[in-house]
Amino acid sequence: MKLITSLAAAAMIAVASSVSFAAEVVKGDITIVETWTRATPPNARAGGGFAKITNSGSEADRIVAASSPVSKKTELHEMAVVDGVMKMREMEDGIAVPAGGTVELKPGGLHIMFMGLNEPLKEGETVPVKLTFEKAGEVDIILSVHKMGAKGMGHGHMKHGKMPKKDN
Ligand SMILES: [Cu+2]
Repeated sequence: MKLITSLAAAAMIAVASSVSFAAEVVKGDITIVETWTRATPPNARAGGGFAKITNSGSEADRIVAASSPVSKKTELHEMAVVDGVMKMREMEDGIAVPAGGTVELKPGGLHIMFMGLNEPLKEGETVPVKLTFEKAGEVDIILSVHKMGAKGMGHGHMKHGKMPKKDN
């Protein structure tokens, strides 16, 4: 039991150290950290971008637009379960960042959506994104591309080459 626990801890440390985020970005009252995205399968048309955005000011702000050279269109989306079905919709009024509050863009929730990827996002690469805030203005962030998500990506971890043969 003890061995398993320490192995698990070691694995967690290994994961933590391999997940590197770009430095935080500060613009006015807005601070953006943990900017990342996920690698996409070869023929994926879309990908999601994630970040943690804090507004230290006394006035609410709002992300009104996003853009990136990696896709034809970049939108602000929300994913939510509606009547038991996972649905995604564009946030037409943008994403509010309340005064003194933090908004987390994360898988399964609010996210930046890359629509019409020019090419797949590859692990270890970076994706530049420009966010436009109503008050703070334009903020450039860099998303680090992490491993393909194991969930909801049917073609994840597909290996090229031969399948190993059984000996018997
Ligand atoms: Cu989306």
